Amino acid sequence: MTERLARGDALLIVDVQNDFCPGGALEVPGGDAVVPVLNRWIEAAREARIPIYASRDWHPENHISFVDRGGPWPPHCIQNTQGAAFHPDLQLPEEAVIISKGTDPGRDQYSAFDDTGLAKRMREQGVQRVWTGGLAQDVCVRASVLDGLGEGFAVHLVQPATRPVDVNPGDGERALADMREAGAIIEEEPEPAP
Ligand code: VGL
Ligand code: ZN
Repeated sequence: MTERLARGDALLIVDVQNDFCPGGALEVPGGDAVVPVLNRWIEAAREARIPIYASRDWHPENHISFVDRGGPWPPHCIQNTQGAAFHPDLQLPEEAVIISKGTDPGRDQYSAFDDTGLAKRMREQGVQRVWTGGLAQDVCVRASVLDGLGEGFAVHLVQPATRPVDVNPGDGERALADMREAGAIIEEEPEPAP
């Protein structure tokens, strides 16, 4: 059973964007299945009046992570395209804070905490514990969870709210193990505590 959301908590939704969902440029298998789960967490976060942050991969056309520049990924999440938009069913409220990353053509930024000011913002809001989910479990969620722990936050990963891209079989499982070892709490329940 998960603990109740309370003051000092925050919800961090990582990269729930069309390009990471089925039919997108960098498809995560079953990626869209995280949307209804995260919508319940958004509702619970609003009821508990805790801050909601949503990161997005927000690349220029010539980003260094793209195959044509020798990177590992097909072009994806290009600024102001449909692929970069949040999944249309994700019920992000007006007050959600959007964190854009991967905007520098020459540098990757997998973590929502990497040079985005997110940790500072969270501290200013009195955040101590972060509940998170999103895409992809073995890339940006993993990097964000590890950085969040490194910044001194308690981090709870809602496992039913994330999916791996699994470029190599087992990447998702290894990412879970890495996060757990680093001190993240892996929550198996899809629902927030009532
Ligand atoms: C991501 C691959 C490339 C992610 C971003 O959000 O997990 N994955 N860029
Ligand atoms: Zn990217």
